[in-house]
Amino acid sequence: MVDQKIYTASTTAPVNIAVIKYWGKRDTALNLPTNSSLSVTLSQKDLRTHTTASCSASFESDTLHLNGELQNISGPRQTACFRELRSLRAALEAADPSLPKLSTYKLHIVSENNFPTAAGLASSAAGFAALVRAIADLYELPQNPTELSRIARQGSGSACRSLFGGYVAWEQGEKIDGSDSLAVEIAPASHWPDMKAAILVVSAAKKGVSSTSGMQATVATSSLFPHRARVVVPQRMEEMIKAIKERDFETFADLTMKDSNSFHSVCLDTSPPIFYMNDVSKAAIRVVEELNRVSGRKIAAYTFDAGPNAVIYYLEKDEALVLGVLKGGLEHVPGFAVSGTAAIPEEYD
Ligand code: 2P0
Repeated sequence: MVDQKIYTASTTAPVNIAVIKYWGKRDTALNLPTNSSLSVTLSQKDLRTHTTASCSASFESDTLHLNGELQNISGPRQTACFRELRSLRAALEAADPSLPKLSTYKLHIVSENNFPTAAGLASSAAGFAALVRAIADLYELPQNPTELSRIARQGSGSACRSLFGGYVAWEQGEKIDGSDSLAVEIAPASHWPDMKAAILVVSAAKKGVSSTSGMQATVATSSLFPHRARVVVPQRMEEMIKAIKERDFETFADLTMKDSNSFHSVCLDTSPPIFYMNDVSKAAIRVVEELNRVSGRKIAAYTFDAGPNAVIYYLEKDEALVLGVLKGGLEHVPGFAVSGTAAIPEEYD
């Protein structure tokens, strides 16, 4: 008898913002990085991808709709995720012949972001994490988040870190097949619950140079890059993990700002140079640096990804001061459009 049922599962995945940045691949097909990275997962109240995965014997092709628009999923990233998840499901079906053969059915995926796509707000991270989790739930796979991170990484490198809440490291790994290039939890959000993140949406426009092509250009042409990947980041990863474990905000802030500036330096050192920050971004840097100087301690930390928008980390007790100074310092800067949302890192349920 033909199975008429439509099987379905829904999930959400959060955005993560790196405080030690991933930039550079040693293997472009498997998204294996040249250095480890570390991120904070933001609250899903403000930034998340919601994804529903369905499969049925009656579906004719695999499809993916993002924010209502049909996407091209013939690329190697989506293909790798689908192939890996289907093969894990096929192993379950081989072990238990009473299970429906979902691995042979076509998939329909429907995703929605509640934030601007591809504007340097880590949309691909939440997107691939949600896709992998939704299909893993649909297939009732037993794999834990670290095991699923191996698959999400092949969709988009930073996606592997969005399988966890709280403070997350992506260990670069050494193996040629990428089996040890995985995300691990450094600390749950509850370990440091007064950490907050404000997002300054400087521009919701799509970015000019994609991360994927930008980082390859940097690896190929920047003479600063090998020093960053081999010397600077390994040391910083250790210091950052210690700062998080000890809830040492001043060290966390210092390393976060230094690493953002180091990442944008290797972008500038790329030929031709890559500029992700604009004049409003630079004004935000000046405001935070001045706030920290006047305060006599580091109470806020800026970080910028592959776009002009800023994420500012601070502790809850300093919220009124930090947000007040940012607003006051930036509202007269031409081009400052929206002062975005504040999000606390939270548990992943
Ligand atoms: C990060 N970024 O660590 C860094 C900082 C942007 C700047 O991960 O080619 O979209 O899909 O592996 O993950 C953005 O790169 O790149 C990124 P792919 P991805 O968050």
